[in-house]
Amino acid sequence: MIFNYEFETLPREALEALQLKRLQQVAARCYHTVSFYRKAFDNAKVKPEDIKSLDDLRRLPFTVKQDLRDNYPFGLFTVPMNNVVRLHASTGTTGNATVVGYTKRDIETWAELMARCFSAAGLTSNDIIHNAYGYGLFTGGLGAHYGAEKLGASVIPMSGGSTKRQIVILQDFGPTAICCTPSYALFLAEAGKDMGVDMRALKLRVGILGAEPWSERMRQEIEDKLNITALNIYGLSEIIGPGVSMECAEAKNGMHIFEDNFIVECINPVSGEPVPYGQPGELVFTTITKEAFPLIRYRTKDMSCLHPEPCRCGRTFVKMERVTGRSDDMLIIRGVNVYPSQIESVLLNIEGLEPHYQLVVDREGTLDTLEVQVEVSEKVFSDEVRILQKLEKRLTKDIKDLLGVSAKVKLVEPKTLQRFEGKAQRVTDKRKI
Ligand code: DLL
Repeated sequence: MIFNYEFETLPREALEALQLKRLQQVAARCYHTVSFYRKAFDNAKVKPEDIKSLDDLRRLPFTVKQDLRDNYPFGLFTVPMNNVVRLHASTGTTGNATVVGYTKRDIETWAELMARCFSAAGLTSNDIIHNAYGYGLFTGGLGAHYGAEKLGASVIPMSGGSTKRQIVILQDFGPTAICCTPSYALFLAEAGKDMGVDMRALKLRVGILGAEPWSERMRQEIEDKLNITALNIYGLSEIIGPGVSMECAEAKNGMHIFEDNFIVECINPVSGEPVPYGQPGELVFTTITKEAFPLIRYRTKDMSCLHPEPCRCGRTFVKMERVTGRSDDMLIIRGVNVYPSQIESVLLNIEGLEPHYQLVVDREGTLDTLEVQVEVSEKVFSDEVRILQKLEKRLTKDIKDLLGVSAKVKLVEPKTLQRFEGKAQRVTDKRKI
């Protein structure tokens, strides 16, 4: 099912003409309202008027996460704050989070994009959507909520957590679709089973699952345990939130990028040069309809592949494969973005701990686990056990407070963790997804 037939099936030529027009507008808007862009364009010796074809996009400079941090919190907004009706933020590395703003029209654009996603999953106003993405600064909850309402479906604003209650509601309200991370879908399946609920017999038909990497194997497991069709949804706060791309139920093979709103490029993360269709590379997005916080050539660090072949669903938009990894070191643990450097900053603030640490990420059943192994100083090590226990507790608490994830802390003897000559390899990710 196609929510916006006119735009989602635009012939390539018309789509590209629309993209060019919108790109010219957004480049001018950025250049004339944000000093960061003006400087970046001037350094690259390019002016908005130089964009005469879509190929000219490549003359514009990239934007990276650090630019967002440097302009924290609102420095890249192109409208005055009284036009901003919503703010969201995602966890960042040490220091500033990434803050994103929306005008009224941006919220409408986003709601439409999410409604398109739900339609692509075969949902209509007759459906009841159980939304277990977190509500709050995270874009998942409210993004899906507005989209479900735009579609005219009945939305259950569940948010994350309270698993037992979620299962009661799944039984009693009979939702036909569920939105959550793929790992939470599996967790719900198992928790329900433990409660003696036949999770295959619920009314659920479809899962709109994303916000973290997952695999075909996980898809099969989720589909089997919940007796649903599990579809992939992708997005990132910086670009709009969820709803940048969505898999269609017809092909169930890659996510259509809503190209009337975003221009996508796939580049070699080292050289910055484009890679051909079908080759892996880093995704780069330019938003061409957003008002408050447009982004030009934003490097996502997400590795994927683009496929332009026509799809049986009728959409003309290019598809991206599932994200296979990141070109930087961000980990996603139970849906929370965690950078090793954030943990490092916590350690460094605690007396008695050494900056030698290892992060071990694993999966117990369906839930991600994070173990932080850290060396203590000689002095602390020779102290009583009570002191060590106190340190362990403090570190666990500080990590939870700063990052919002629970970690298991393991203090180890001085000089027992591996040392590195070149780049440190601090993360062991044992998850098989
Ligand atoms: O995770 C937005 C979202 C919410 C997407 C709900 C889908 C569903 P952030 O918290 O800013 O935003 O995290 C964005 O999550 O750069 C990817 O690395 C990762 N990610 C998002 N969706 C997928 C997916 C939301 N389907 C970061 N597969 C992105 C793999 C994903 N990774």
